[in-house]
Amino acid sequence: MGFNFQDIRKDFPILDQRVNKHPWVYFDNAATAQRPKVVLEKIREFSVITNANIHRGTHDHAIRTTEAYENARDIVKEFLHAEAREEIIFTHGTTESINLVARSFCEKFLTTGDEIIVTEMEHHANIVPWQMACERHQATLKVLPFSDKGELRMELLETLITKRTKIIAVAHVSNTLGTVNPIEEIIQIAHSHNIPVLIDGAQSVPHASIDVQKLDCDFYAFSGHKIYGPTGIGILYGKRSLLEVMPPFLGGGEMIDQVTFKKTTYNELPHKFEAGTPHYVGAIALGSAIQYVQNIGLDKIAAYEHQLLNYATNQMKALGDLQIFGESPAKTGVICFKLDQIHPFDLGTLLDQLGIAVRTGRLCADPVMDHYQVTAMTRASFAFYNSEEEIDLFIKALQRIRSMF
Ligand code: C6P
Repeated sequence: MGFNFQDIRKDFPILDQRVNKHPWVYFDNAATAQRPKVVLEKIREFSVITNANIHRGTHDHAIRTTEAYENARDIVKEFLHAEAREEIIFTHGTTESINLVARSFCEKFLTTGDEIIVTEMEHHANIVPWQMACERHQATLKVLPFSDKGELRMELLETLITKRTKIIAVAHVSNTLGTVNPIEEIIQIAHSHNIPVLIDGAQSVPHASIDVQKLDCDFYAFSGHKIYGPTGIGILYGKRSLLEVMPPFLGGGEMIDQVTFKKTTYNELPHKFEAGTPHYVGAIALGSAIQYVQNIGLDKIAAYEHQLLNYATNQMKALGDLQIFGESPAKTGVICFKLDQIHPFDLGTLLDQLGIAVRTGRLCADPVMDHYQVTAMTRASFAFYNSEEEIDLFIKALQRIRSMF
């Protein structure tokens, strides 16, 4: 395992409770992860002990809060191995990060007849903003499909690229299939055609260390709450050369240099893209969350979660008449499945009766549902604070539910 599991569990007191009289088994980590005590303490510290708006006041609390916020930016910069802190923009989450690029990049670079490529396995957050941009600019959205195994059909990528392709947006890890996509290859192919690439990292940052310089991606987006940080805070990494020429996304305080009724000039990076009072408590606490996973070691986390994934997959397969969606060998701890003919909503409700939290529904990925011609799926997703014992409880619960039908 490489880390002390009992100590880890103590960091997450929320897990130590019962739901419907059963020990609570939290397998909905891909939706949002639980927060360790250090993160909760940081939120408390910057609510109870220190609080003032950032970048605005010259008094003690304003200075302390501003320093903590900018320190969090440095933590994220180091975490992503970005070249410069100006390339790290605080947003409300992955959704806003992608919307920022879809709005601002497309305003600068997208014209009538241009094309954008996404993949069939994207979360709605990496589809709809691009569709909206295409509508605004009379451009076309093209889609790279995936195989039934849940892997991108890479042999088709070159056939989709044309001289009009302006950007490719792809998930690093799928929130339904768990597939780790070959983003290095996608970026290399895209760049050979001078096409920038946005990576949706919502499902990858909690499970792998990221080096945006090595990857050479142009944008990388993720959310704080999936990496054991608070909700309402996220990150957009963007290459400075692109961010500099992109127009601001939102207008208001902080993103300006000077305002007159005749003309407004804009602030430098990264502030140009941080209009209004940001969720500075969230940003500071996200810094703590990142340091927390770094202290454990993302490699150790990934190895342990992979063990959980294999353990659960083997046991689920042994149940028979259970279909798993997404069987790429390159996969994180996400298992979407269908058990017999039991509707996912019934299954999710019954699992909850037995204390097990999973996600059910369309998982914000309608095209994935359409691919497999299902109306919904059930998803179990693991974090490093989960255990094989909890998977045993899950399997027993599936057996019990099945016997009821
Ligand atoms: N997926 C899930 O249960 P936000 O909501 O902005 O933090 O993240 C959006 C998002 C974008 N891309 C991917 C790949 C995602 O998985 C998510 C969020 C959650 O699968 C909530 S819908």
